[in-house]
Amino acid sequence: MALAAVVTAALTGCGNRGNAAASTVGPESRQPQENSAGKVTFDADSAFKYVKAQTDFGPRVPGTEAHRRCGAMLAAELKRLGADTVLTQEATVTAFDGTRLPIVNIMGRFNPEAPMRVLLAAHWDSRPWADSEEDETARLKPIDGANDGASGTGVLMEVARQLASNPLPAGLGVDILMVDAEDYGTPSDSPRQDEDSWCLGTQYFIEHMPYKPTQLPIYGIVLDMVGGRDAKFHREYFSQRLAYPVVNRVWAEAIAAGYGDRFINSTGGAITDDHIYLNKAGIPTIDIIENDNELTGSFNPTWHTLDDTIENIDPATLGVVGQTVLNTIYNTKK
Ligand code: AHN
Ligand code: ZN
Repeated sequence: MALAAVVTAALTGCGNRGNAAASTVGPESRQPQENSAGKVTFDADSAFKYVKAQTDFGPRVPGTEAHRRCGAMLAAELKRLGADTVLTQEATVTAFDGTRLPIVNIMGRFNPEAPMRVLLAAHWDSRPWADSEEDETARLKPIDGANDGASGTGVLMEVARQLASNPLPAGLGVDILMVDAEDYGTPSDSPRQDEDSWCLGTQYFIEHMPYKPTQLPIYGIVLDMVGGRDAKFHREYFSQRLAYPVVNRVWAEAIAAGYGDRFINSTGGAITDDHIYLNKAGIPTIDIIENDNELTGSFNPTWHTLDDTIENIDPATLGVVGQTVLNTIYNTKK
């Protein structure tokens, strides 16, 4: 399905080193953050603060004030941290039920001229309905999306903070993409389940990519629901089908870092998520997502419920995912 309507579209860029926006969240330090092994160290507490900074706005449902303000915060924070370029894509898209959604995709670029690029992505919107709740009234309420939305975005913000203070290998660039409207998909009790009702921000992005066709990122990593307590990450089915070498690369880094208890070397569920569309656009992309929870057999028990709150975020989980992503990036040769 093509996006039903795109009313406004703007792509704005601003180089902004040394032109920091007002501080919103996050540590001030611009010093290199390297440990004794010369490794770049992910700060899980900083990532947790970025998760909380998002949930503090309330549910980030497209069209709401909380959504608008959170998007502005994320873009301003990328600039303040020192991303080389911050791009925002604004558009209006039409949801499955005809609702017009004002969306904003936000990208922070590091080494924008480098010949070899990596794309990291997460969705920053939150779901308008807690449709996994038992209670009918509760099902109509929007969710905080601490895990489902804010966790991946929070990890990416901390990765951005590290990229700003630890030079990338020569010739390597990284694009950090926060996509909108991933989670406005058809409610679970809807008679028609429309796969393409999800990931509207990414569907817009792949039609308006800031890449020349010959300069696509060599691989991509999507982070979704990376903050669950004791979460384990199985090799997501479509990621293996579409980007097997990337799954191998990331799981090898995780295991080498000692996270073999969290990154499990077996195939998990098949998840419709932003990576599907990035693969469609020619970027081999995986999804790091908790998709084989011990209690549910699929997502975290808080998924699409009113319990998806900051209290149920585990900084240790953010830490293992963030460190694995950083190690993968800094070890990228080709
Ligand atoms: C499925 O339910 C198969 N995909 C939804 C992906 C998703 C929703 N990720 C976060 N929220
Ligand atoms: Zn969701």
